[in-house]
Amino acid sequence: MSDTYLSAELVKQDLDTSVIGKEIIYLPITTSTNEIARQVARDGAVEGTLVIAAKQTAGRGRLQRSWLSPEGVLALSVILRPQTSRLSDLIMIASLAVVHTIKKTTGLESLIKWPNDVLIGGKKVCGILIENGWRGITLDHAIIGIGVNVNFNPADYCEIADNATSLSSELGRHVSILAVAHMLINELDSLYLGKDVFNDWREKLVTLGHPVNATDGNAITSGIAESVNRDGSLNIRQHNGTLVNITAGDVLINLKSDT
Ligand code: BT5
Repeated sequence: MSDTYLSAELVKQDLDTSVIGKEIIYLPITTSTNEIARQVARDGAVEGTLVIAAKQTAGRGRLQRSWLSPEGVLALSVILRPQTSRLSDLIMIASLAVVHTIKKTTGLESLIKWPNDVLIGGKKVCGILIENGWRGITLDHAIIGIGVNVNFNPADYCEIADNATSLSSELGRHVSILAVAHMLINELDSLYLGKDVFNDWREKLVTLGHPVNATDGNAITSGIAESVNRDGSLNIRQHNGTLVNITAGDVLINLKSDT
């Protein structure tokens, strides 16, 4: 059997988790695992339900951007039903779980680019999309969607060729997508149920200390990424000395002018 092969049974096998992956929906092909997760969450899926696909035809990023997700890109979404006060922890948990998974399955070091990317050598190996479902003012569910480039050649896609990488590109060999999926589910479970991840997350941020341009809607903030707050937001020290707090958006890191 090829080690690119996935199934709900295989993913479930030997899974040692308390919450995540108790229910698994495996789809050989789907539009977007986040979209399927949203539908089943609305229909009452239990916390920890996992949607995993071998291939997405309409994988999505933030702000209506698309996520390339052919076979070889691990695509999974987890339905959680946390307290509203824990929502800001989810991006920390997800990105740290990916960093741990990459290290444990391949030995590769990766870092987190605020707010939602995981990079190897400055190139994007993983994107994370968290979408929340509300019933009025009450949080119904949160969906953590994670895409990891496992066996994937970004050079085949001109729009990301310069800025993306994959585990197979870094190692020069095939990587078991099942092993990565297993580890990721275990890591998500233990970080979700475990102790506060803030300090570990902060230590893995590549963004801090560098000059950045942050774009949120039409607002652009330039300065040094100085610190992060407990709620996951980023503080940028502008060149005029003002400290600006950013809660969302895209950050361009200027590594060259960092001395
Ligand atoms: C993200 O958005 O990075 C979030 C991606 C989340 C994907 C997962 S897969 C499972 C789940 N189901 C979904 O439908 N989505 C989630 P953003 O920060 O907006 O970045 C999107 C940008 O990343 C695109 O505009 C491209 O420039 C780039 N990109 C697209 N596909 C990529 C890939 N496979 N590897 C690296 N970069 C990619």
